Amino acid sequence: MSCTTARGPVVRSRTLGPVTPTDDQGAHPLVAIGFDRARVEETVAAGWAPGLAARVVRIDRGWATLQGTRKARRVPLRECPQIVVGDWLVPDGLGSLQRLGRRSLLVRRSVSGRDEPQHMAANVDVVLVTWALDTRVGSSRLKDMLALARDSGAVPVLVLSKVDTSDSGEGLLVELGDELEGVEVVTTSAVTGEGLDRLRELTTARTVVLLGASGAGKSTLTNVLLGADAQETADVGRTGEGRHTTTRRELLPLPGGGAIIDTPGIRAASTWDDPDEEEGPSPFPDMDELAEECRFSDCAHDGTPGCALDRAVAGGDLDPARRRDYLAYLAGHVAHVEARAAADREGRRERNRRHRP
Ligand SMILES: Nc1nc2c(ncn2[C@@H]2O[C@H](COP(=O)(O)OP(=O)(O)OP(=O)(O)O)[C@@H](O)[C@H]2O)c(=O)[nH]1
Ligand SMILES: [Mg+2]
Ligand SMILES: [Zn+2]
Repeated sequence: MSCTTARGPVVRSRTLGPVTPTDDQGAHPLVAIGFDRARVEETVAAGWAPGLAARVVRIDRGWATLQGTRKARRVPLRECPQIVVGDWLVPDGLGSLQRLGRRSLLVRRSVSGRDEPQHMAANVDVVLVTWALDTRVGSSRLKDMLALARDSGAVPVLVLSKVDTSDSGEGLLVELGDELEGVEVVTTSAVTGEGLDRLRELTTARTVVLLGASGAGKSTLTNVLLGADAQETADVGRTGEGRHTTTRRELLPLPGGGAIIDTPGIRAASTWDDPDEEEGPSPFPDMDELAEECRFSDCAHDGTPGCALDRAVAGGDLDPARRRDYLAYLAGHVAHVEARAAADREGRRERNRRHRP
C-alpha cells in the first residue's frame, strides 16, 4: 500500500467558532475525534469514500498508527513520509492513501534556519502552551512557543500551570506584553483543581495539542482532561528540569468528544536535535526538499513518472551517487529510527538511575 499526499493548502483560522454538537457526536468514533461535515464533503467531492477515512493518531519508530472507523492499523512511515499526527487520510480506491487538506499545521523551525522545519501536528484547533509558574528560566522560550502556536493557524491558549507552587505570574504576563494579544491565559493547578473546568470548556469537541518544556505538567493535564491516567508523569529534578517522560506524540480521544495530543517536552526552542524527541532532522534536507517536487509523494525515485530526482540527474544538477546514497538512507530509515529509539530508551534509563536518590 502506498500513501500519496494531496498537498492541500493550510487553511488559517484564528478564532474558535462555537461547538455545534451533532446527534452522532461521540457515537461515531471518527466524528468524535474531528471528522466533521466539511471533511465528509471534502472527501465526497474528491470521489473517495468518507466511511474509509482514518486519522493519524501516533507516529513512532518508523510506523504510523491510523485510527479508522472500526479499528486502528499501522503502516510503515516510509510509505507516507510526510504525514504527522492529526492528519486525515482517505484511500482513493487506486491503492493509495490521500491526505486531506490541513486546517492547521504546527511547525518547529530551527533558530539557525539551516535545518528543515519539523512538522509536529496537523489539524489542531487549540494549542495549549504550557508553562509552569515555578519555572526559573527566562521567558524567551515561552515567547518562541507562543509564536509557534500562533503560526500554526490554531488558537493559542497560555496555560500557566502549578499555581499552587508559586504566585499567579503577574510579572510574567507584564513581560509578555503584546505577545499575549488575542491569547487567553488560564492559570491551573492539578492539585487544587483551579482552572481545570475552563480547560475542559476550551478543549471539548476540539483537537488540542499541548506544548511546553519537560516537566511543565502537560501529561498531568492530559490525564485530567482524559479523566484517566493514560499518560505517564514524573517528578521534576531538583533544578526544576523535567525528565522527558513523554517520548512520542499521540492523539487520544477526549471523553466529551475531541482529541488531545500530548507531546514530548521541548528542551530549548533553539534546536530539535534532541535525543529525547522521536525524530531528528533528516541528514538529507536538500534531497527531501527536492523530493517534495516529485509528482507523487510516494515516488520511488527510480523512473517513476514526474520524479524530480530523475529530472535533476538527467539535467546534470544532481550527482547520481548522491541519489543512490539518499535511496539507501530512505530504505534504511525504519531500521535506523528503531535503533535510535532503542539507544534513547537506554539513555533515559541510565539518566533515571542517576536521578534516583
Ligand atoms: N504542584 C503541582 N505539581 C504538578 C502540577 N502539574 C504537574 N505537576 C507535577 O509536575 C511533574 C511533571 O509533570 P508531567 O505532567 O510529567 O510533565 P510533562 O510536561 O508531561 O513532562 P514531559 O513528559 O517530560 O515533557 C509531575 O511530578 C507532576 O505531578 C500542578 O498543577 N501542581
Ligand atoms: Mg509528559
Ligand atoms: Zn521522485
